[in-house]
Amino acid sequence: MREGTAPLIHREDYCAPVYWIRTVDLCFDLEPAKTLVTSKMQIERNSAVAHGPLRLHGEELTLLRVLINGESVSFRQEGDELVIDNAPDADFALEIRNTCAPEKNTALSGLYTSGGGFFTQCEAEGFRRITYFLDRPDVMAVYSVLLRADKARYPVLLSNGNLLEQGALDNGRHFAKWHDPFPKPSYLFALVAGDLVAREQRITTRSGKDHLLQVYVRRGDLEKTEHAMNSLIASIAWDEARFKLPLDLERFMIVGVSDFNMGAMENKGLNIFNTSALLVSPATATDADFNRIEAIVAHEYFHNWTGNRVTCRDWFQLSLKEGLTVFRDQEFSMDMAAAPSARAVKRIEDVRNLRAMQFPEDSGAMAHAVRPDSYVEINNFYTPTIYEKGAEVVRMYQTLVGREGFEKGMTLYFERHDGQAVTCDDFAAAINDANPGSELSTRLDAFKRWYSQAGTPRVQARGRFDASARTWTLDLAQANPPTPGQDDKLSQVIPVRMGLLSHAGAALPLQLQGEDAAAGTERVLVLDKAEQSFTFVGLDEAPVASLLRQFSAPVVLDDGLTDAELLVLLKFDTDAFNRWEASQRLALNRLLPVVRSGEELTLDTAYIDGMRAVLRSDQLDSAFKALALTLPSEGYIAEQLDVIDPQRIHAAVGTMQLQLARALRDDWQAAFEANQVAGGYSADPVSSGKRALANLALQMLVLDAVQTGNDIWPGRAYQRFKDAGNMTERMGALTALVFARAGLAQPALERFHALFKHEPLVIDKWFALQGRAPELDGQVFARVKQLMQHPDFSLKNPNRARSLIFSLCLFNPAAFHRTDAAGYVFWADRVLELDAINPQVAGRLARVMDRWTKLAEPYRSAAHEALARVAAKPDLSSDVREVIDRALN
Ligand code: 0A1
Ligand code: ZN
Repeated sequence: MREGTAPLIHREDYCAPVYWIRTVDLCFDLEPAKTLVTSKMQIERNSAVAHGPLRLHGEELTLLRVLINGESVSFRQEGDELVIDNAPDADFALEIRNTCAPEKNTALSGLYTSGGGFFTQCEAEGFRRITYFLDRPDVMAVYSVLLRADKARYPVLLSNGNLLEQGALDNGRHFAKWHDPFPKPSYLFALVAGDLVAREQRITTRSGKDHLLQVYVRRGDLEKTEHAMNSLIASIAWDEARFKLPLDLERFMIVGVSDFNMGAMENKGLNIFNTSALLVSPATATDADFNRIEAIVAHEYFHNWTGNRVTCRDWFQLSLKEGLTVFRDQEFSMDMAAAPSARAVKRIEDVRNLRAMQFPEDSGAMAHAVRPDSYVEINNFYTPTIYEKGAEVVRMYQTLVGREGFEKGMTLYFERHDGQAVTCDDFAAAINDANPGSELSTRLDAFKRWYSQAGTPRVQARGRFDASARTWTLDLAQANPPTPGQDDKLSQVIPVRMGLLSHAGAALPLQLQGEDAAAGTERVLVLDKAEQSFTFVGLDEAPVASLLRQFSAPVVLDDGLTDAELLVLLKFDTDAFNRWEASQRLALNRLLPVVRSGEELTLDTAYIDGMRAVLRSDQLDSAFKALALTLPSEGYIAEQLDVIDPQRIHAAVGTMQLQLARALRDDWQAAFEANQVAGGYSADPVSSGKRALANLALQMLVLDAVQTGNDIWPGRAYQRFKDAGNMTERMGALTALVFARAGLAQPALERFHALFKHEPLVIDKWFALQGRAPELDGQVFARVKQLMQHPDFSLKNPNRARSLIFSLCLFNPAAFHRTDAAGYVFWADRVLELDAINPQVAGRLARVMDRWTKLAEPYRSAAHEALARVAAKPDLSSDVREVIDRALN
């Protein structure tokens, strides 16, 4: 049984609303301690459903008055609902007046203050913390907003849509009136008031329309917005070119705020961004930050169509907008990367992220389907499954109907549903109906199991060669392991993009039995049964199979390839993703046995020679080399094991890293020297690839030097750290020193802090690096506890909390999982402490224990004790309660 008070909400219980709100006029008198909100709504009964009372959501509000058609009316308050039993049958005007307290709002949901300004965050259910409303995505209204505030403190007053009027009021106050012509759900409402400045750009889009683009930030941050502006302009052009989706607003605004629970938010015409997802400069941000910001700016912009123009009927459909929009931002980033090798690098990074974040989710206590069946707290469902796995599902549509077919499907989706709140089924129907006779159309219902079945399918592939018949048969089998609440599963539709190679590395023509001729050297097989065989003809030798190219489905593949075959793929595969995959598999093949047995790892020459060849290759580019030579993360290794001993994994990875550093020392040095980037900074794929490889090489060289007591490379790293012309190189050198525990690490850290003490986003990096440092004898854990007392540390700012605490608990397994349980005690304390401040952030931290049942002893029992201690707290938020309950049940 579930404890606590928050009920479980079921997808099947969806009911259309009893009333529609057609228009809403909001007036805000903004004061940090108490803001007065007046809301005038035009309401209409929904004739399609039975009569019922009008129930408005409202949380943490002080209600002042309720009028219907200008007259007072009787109402009652039931929990967080305001109930009006006798609302008129005919259309009516409802006026509500209430106050809220932005300054006290540390949850950062609803209207809150940050850095002396006002900001809102309404997704998913934050609007009800501003005023009483039908706070659900299928109620779409046209908003007019009047903002009134002190002019000196809040010279900028923004809301969605177009600015109609602004002017002065008495007592040093001023006002601004905004109108958004597009009906929208309340979760897309936004307002901002503060002392901000804007970078502005006027553009004319393909269709010949003029638009004003603005990026608002605090005064000193303006020069860090150039990249975001360029990314926005590129996103607008891309959506018009690829999907024929234009910018529909005269004015498009982005605002940065340093207190924010997530990355950014797609409020109509007024996107609000965490400064960490907006501001970059070469001196303060890394190449990865530049790429991430380009992707997030694009993501929020793309929501304007996938999310805003067509929105979700209910929150179970969240992936309808999120999976689709992540897919769109991934495609955009790939198109921006342009060169095929750079596209592959982006795909590799996306898959690595999916495996690091979503696969563990799928095998833990919070496993849920892309379209979940139930939830307690919707804020807990902004997950890698909804986002990243959801994007993989959209990618599979594209694989099954082709790129053009997918674009046709999108066009049909907007033709049918523009201005509506719809479901994942509507999306599936549009893609399918636009592509009759496609690989999708014959198995649409089965394909839709990707929405309802949680868990990562396992695919097994084995080949049989018949020399006399010159055939090779590929036997594919799938298994769909049980997840909480889903014991029995049906087969999934799994597109397997594949090719065959000769042992000498040639790409072989692919002709299936029964076909007249070969159909090229790459094709997509569709596995939709538990077991299926495909026979290829005309083969003179047993080929090496390159399966699941480009990671064509979010599954775990067991292809049974030998090391020798993996080395063929590493060397010759035309699919860069599978070349990289071969490098990771070769590493895992060495790591997993020693992690299981606890024996000492000794690297073999076949592996070392393979890696040396990658490093020395004059065909592969630097970005790819860096990815291939980076060992699988400790989290991903844990994912391969039934029983997890984090200390053993850490030890094995550490040993392997050292041996790789030593065995390839000369090659690392050559790579370091060959990958220096001269001239001005640019985050283009070639330069950033070179920096990535140089940073990895430096890390290896310093690691090896510290072990052998050689001071030269630590000295060079320190010098590079001091002289670096950009953050990527500076951070790379600092990381090399810290990760190798060089004597110069401490002075470098101190110098770094002194240099950037006025740059909060860089100080976040400083905390994060120390939280992520490889553990030795508990020193990292002790340092993190000490850093909690640092004057720059604060639990109230989500970025800062994440930088230190999440780095330790989420990204540093060896420092966190301690035999003395101190890591878990620390975790439980922080969850409880954070829950009183910001339940959403606390809920995320609570997720750290999702997979505690897989831990070896003594970790498992200690984890259970920590979970039980959190569970025993009577007044947990629904966010934390849901996560902890699911972990314990
Ligand atoms: N829709 C946003 C993410 C987001 C979700 C929830 C938030 O507050 C609870 C804030 C932002 C996106 O996908 O970018
Ligand atoms: Zn999104």
